Amino acid sequence: KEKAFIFDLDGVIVDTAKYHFLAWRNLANSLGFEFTEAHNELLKGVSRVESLEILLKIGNVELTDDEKQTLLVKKNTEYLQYVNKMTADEILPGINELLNFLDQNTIKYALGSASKNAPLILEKVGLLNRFTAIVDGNDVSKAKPDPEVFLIGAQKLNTKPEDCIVVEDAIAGVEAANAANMLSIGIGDAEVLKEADYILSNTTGFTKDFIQKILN
Ligand code: B16
Ligand code: MG
Repeated sequence: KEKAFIFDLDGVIVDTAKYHFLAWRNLANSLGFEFTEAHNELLKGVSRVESLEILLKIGNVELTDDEKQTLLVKKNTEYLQYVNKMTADEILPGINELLNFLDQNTIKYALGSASKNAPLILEKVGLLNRFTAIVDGNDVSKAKPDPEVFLIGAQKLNTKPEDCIVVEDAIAGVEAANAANMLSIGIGDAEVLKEADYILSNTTGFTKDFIQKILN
């Protein structure tokens, strides 16, 4: 049967979490509170607007909608300064090999990301034209763990949800994949991602044997 892959972006294709962290931390500091790496974990896979809400709760800060809007722009402007310096060197280990393998075996793949900056990031690392379809934060009305982003991806790939394999690093993303009735592969901590069908500790886990196993 024809299978297809849907990849999350941040934490799977590239590690942009470190840049999100720097921008969110500076924002928190400017509001007068600390923002740690542990706090940053809570923002993985979460939309920009929802991320700000979580951050403001951590700092116990209440703001008007206008003030929030200003901060969202400020955060994204700083984040984009980091993104604009990205190169192909930042593609996570094993991913180029995996995409090459999928191309050689004419297995289609799409992007399913919460990020509104996804096309720019893919362009920066030279992967923009590799994906059959790109579904990102501009295309969805319901964020992960809602399955919408992956269901649109399956549609664009012309593949049934049950034949799609999702690669995700965030709990919300694994939940979204499971809710979409897709095979979920979690990248990261096995305890955190225990709901995933398969768990790899990092992106180097995509050996030929493992790919064959999940394709069958
Ligand atoms: P943006 P993913 C997510 O990307 C990030 O994990 C999350 O931390 C970020 O807030 C979200 O994108 C929105 O990003 O501000 O660029 O629209 O993991 O779904 O690829
Ligand atoms: Mg992610």
